[in-house]
Amino acid sequence: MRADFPSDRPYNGLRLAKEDGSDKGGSGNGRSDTATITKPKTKSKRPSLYRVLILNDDYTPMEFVVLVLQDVFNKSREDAMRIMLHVHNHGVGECGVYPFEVAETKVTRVMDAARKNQHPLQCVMEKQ
Ligand code: TYC
Repeated sequence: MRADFPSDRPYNGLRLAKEDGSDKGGSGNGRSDTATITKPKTKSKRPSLYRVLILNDDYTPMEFVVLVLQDVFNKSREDAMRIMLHVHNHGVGECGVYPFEVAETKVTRVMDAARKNQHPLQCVMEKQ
């Protein structure tokens, strides 16, 4: 009878990794004749979302804020007017909710446009 097949020992050519990580794989003879199977990840995590807010000030022209909301946040003229007036009356308002890098890019675009036109308009993001 052959010692390796059929066998009274489980076939160990493909081995599952041990949970404690102590299993480094390999046969110990310097040759790679085993593979390590790791459990495939089934759950994907959704990205954190960030609110982008604009702040009121006494100097930035209303029309500039409306144009920024239309251009950077793709708002209709009507929605842009509504958000701008909300910020004018309440001090702060939401322009949208986005994944981190999108929110960051929009904040930068608003701040760059404001600086370029010498307006003190401020735009910030906060984790939702
Ligand atoms: N308060 C500004 C004014 O009276 C208008 C304004 C609105 C400024 C919204 C900033 O985020 C802002 N000209």
